Amino acid sequence: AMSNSEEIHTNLIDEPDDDCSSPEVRYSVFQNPDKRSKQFCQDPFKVATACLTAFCLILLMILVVTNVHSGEARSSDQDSPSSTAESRMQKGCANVTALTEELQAVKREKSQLEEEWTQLKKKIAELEATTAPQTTPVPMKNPCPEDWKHFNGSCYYVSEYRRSWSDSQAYCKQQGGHLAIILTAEEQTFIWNLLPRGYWNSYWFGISDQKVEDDWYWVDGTKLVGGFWEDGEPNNHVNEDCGNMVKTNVLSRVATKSWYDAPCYMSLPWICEKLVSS
Ligand SMILES: *[C@@H]1O[C@H](CO)[C@@H](O)[C@H](O)[C@H]1NC(C)=O
Ligand SMILES: *[C@@H]1O[C@H](CO)[C@@H](O)[C@H](O)[C@H]1NC(C)=O
Ligand SMILES: [Ca+2]
Repeated sequence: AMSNSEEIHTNLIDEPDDDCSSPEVRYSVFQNPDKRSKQFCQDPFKVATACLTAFCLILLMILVVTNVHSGEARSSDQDSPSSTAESRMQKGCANVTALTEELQAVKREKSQLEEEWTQLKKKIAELEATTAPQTTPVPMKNPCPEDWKHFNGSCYYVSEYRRSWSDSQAYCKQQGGHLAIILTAEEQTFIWNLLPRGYWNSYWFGISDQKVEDDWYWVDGTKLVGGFWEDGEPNNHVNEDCGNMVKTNVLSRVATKSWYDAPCYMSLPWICEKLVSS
């Protein structure tokens, strides 16, 4: 029985001796076959490990070779694939730090702008509170009463009805003004443009030579200088001592040659003037 069991034991040990022949041959390249082969063949696990290691080494070599080849093909312009990846990583890290710094700067700026915004809002509210009562009651419209037209600080009124020169002046006085006193070509043109055209539309204004013939004075007592008389006027044709301006249908007639003298008792429409403030 003892010998029998011993035989089995030796058989178990000896059996792998035959299978081991192939790895033995393979490893003979790296290791001394005389010493190693017996050790390997004695332990089947060691053989398996060796085989796997060899396989792994071969695989690694294949991988390295293929990688180098493909890398050469791919990055003929740049350095090796591993170094480009490394530089990319470095760039990415630098990029991340730069971006985070930028983000923080933007956040700081944002908070500053928000503060400025709230301050500006406050200022606007204050200004609105102070200016609101002033702006609302000031009308930027005509500063003159209804039916009166504004020019250069004065208001002008063209009557619909007719009166003598002195009754016209009385009406204007009653309104807080006087018959129009016309000192500049601009004022003359403004008034002329208020008048409608007609066959012979004539309007009293504030000048007369009632006291001394051909000595023309304005209603405020100042002496006339210049004036916008029609050629040949004033002519005192039938004792004409009051000034009027005429606008006809003739388009060639101009504002600056439109004054005539006429009898003061005539009934004509008139032109009043008063200061804006009064
Ligand atoms: C981030 O990297 C890219 C290229 O990878 C580059 O074009 C860009 O300018 C970088 N940005 C910063 C903020 O560094
Ligand atoms: C405007 O009024 C002022 C003051 O009354 C006067 O001196 C000036 O000549 C006037 N201007 C025009 C264009 O009529
Ligand atoms: Ca006269």
